[in-house]
Amino acid sequence: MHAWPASEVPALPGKGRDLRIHDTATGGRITLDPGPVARIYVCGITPYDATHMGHAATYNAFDLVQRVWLDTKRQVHYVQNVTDVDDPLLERAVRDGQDWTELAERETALFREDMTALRMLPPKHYIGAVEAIPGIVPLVERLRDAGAAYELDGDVYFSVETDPHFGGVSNLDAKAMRLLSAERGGDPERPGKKNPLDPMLWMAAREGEPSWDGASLGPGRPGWHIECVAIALDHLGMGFDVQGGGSDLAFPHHEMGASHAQVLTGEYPFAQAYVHAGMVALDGEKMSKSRGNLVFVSKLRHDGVDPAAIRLALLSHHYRSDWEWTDQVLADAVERLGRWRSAVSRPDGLPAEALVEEVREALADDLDAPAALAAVDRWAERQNAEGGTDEGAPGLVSRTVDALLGVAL
Ligand code: 5CA
Ligand code: ZN
Repeated sequence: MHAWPASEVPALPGKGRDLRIHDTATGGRITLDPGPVARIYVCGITPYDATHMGHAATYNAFDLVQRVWLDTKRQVHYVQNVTDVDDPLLERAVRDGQDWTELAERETALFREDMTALRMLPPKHYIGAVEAIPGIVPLVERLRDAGAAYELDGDVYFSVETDPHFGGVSNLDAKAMRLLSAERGGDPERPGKKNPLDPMLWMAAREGEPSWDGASLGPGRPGWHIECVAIALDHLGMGFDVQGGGSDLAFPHHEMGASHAQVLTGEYPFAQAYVHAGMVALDGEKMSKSRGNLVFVSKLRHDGVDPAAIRLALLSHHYRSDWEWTDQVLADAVERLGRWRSAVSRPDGLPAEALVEEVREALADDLDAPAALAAVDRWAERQNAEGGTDEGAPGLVSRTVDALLGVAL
């Protein structure tokens, strides 16, 4: 699949700091040590509805990771998937009487537009589940041939007990895992499984549903976790730097994905860090396509809201916190954007070298975007009140806000 166009990332004077980030697996902050090419996989959308503020907030977090790395003069190898065949997508297509491929294509196109408007850096490889199927089938066959997968009425399941590290990503107890498995696409109640948590790798063709050639597996379609594993291994390999998504992906998705990959390759770990963004809520409940309590990026754009203000609204919350989207959050962002734009609208101003370092330090410290915004606020307030004579300072602030926060002033 094609991704979306990249916006320019201005180069800043000097060099940024190495990223220290909270890793779900260790439960603490770790300093990442990527090579000259940092590798990141971020789980993409299931395209059955438009991009809402929750999605946008999660992609914003991983966009910041990349901007911090780029500022350390590294290259970034970024991979993202599109779950363009899965139960929720097929169910929505049936509900609305439309073709599931058209639904997926339309919503993916809208997602690209939203990401472009928000100046999110595009992945180098943007891969759909359907196009990944030829690579998924041999992985499932290998797991089965190695005794790590078994068949149940034609479906193929992964045996979680074959990974000695299973449980090490989310660190949950058995009861919590079972509850979340049932809530998030698993089938712990299905009789005949070796372990109730075992996830499906390959689902045998169902009447009235799309299916693909699965070689020795028979016709069917892939399970959700193996999709991301196949794409990540193909384009990044084992031991890549960051596996990212919202906190609802820690279990089962990232836990299962890590186990699939570790058993397949005999190597550990799948990713150096598992990074999870908090959940955005609306009216007290997690914003979700299935609940339907959504604020869409595209709707705000069509209502004339500046995408830079939407981005500032996302940045005003720490990526790890759960927060609530309200009209006030957006109104505050619109107001802040106005103050910042006015502050950079003259050629001269208050010196800004220290501000560049403050923003760098805030982001390197577990992506503390609110602290970065507060630093720019302080500069802008004084600049608007007193001004200064440093030639080009406002331009430097503009480039810093663009390069590190993705906001075009
Ligand atoms: N296609 C899979 C990942 S392989 C998937 O989870 N798709 S999704 O469309 O449901 O979600 C896309 C991303 O947005 C995921 O990282 C998910 O954790 C995140 N996300 C979904 N809802 C919210 C929310 N309310 N707040 C923050 N992030 C969210
Ligand atoms: Zn995924």
